[in-house]
Amino acid sequence: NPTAAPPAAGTMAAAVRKALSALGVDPDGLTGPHEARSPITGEVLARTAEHTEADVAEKVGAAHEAFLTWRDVPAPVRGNLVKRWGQLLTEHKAELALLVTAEAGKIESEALGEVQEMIDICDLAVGQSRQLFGRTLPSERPGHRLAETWHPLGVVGVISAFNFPVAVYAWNAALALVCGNAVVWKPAETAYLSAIGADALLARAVREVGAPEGVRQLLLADRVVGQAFVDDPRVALVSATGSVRMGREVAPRVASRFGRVLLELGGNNAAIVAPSADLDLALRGIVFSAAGTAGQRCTTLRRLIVHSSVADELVERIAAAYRTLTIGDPSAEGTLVGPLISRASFEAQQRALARAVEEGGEVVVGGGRVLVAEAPDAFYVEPAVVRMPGQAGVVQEETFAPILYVLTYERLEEAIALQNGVPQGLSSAIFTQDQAEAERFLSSAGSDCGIANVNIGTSGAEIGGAFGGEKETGGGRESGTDAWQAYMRRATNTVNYSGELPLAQGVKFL
Ligand code: UN1
Repeated sequence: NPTAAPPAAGTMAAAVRKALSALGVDPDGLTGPHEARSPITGEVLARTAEHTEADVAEKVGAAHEAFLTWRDVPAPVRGNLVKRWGQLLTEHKAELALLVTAEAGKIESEALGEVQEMIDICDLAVGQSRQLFGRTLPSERPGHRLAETWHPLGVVGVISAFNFPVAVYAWNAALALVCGNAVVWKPAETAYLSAIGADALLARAVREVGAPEGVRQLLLADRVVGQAFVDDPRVALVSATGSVRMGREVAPRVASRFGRVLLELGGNNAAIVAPSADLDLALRGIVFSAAGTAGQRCTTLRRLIVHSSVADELVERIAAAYRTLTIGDPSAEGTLVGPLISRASFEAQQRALARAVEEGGEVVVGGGRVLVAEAPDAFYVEPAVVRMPGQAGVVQEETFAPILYVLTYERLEEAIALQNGVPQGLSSAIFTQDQAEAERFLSSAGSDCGIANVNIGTSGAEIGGAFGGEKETGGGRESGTDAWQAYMRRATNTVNYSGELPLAQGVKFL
């Protein structure tokens, strides 16, 4: 593969300082025990605070205090806060994207796309601020009105992952804020600087529109301190994005205090390629979904289920395309595949490949580490394609790295059974020109995922559609038409203006 060597030590730290200043953060004010590193070189970019359990109590308390004021502000007026945040994000798109590149290793176009996704959800949330509607229903009793009203929940806790370090926060925060909640954000430990940058813009918007200061809180906390956060009874909703393992820890803790959760956990996304598929189009969709973001999206394409009649040709073409992908410095022009987030990720990628081979897989292309001499503390890998004899073992798991497992099928039913035959249920796709096949894939007997696409890949959803998945993916939905309801509680109101007291169900009493 062509490679782009990472920048000289110090270059990025300097660019990060400049970006932080532009976002309103004094880089000299950042101190503390936490080392914010870049996966591009492995170098330390800055040091930051690391909050404690005492900070959790204080921040959640301050957020709750702010909520008590914020809930009384009319929703369309609350929309002004999010509108201003969206404007500031638009103005500072490049600087925030630079932090995302530096910390998550995203290529420039994808980092800009991530900030665009924040701006998009701000737009949606501002419109939504005038549409937090309940329904009015006919009462069975004369002279009665039956209605539902939506109220804010309180403090919404957001736990986000390294791979979408700022967009996923915005999906939650933009809606939660117009709905009248206060938000406490616990970003990924590998993405504190991006979080500090995004939060600084929100804090500025809060000041400018005169919203209560405490309505947004940033909690820079590790897993242990995070437990105190999810256990705090004042956090009405915990919206958590990350691994299934994290979800298994968070969900029962919140459930034990009858709090609410919104979970966006792992995916093991597949695309079916039918014999009628437009292979040129499928090829591009597959390569973006599987190798883009270095395979580190929850929507990344991890399994390809190809009709046996086109499998050899398609796999060969994917392999050829993979060999042309430039791997390396994500801020260099032309790079398409940046680094893995950590050594642990690299080790997981190597283990998965070894297991795949043990389980009868054949590595068609990729898998090796590159730029070892140029960046000994960073982990760049060639996206891999592995043909597998079946779907047992490692294919059942989400490995957060660019590994595409290829399986073949003969009949569509078999392909759909393979597609659904994993514990996760986030995203799925079919490439076909046969309308009946596409409809079968989208039907109730088709894909069991939260996202089912036709003739596009599994990743890169837009915010207008509900985002989330079934089974081990956790069942939550963010963005989209009715996501706002997750951040509100519903009250049913029966109003009697009859002057009599007829009881429901015809009950007679007194
Ligand atoms: C994630 O990887 O956590 O659909 C979110 C997509 C993006 C969001 C991914 N819009 O790929």
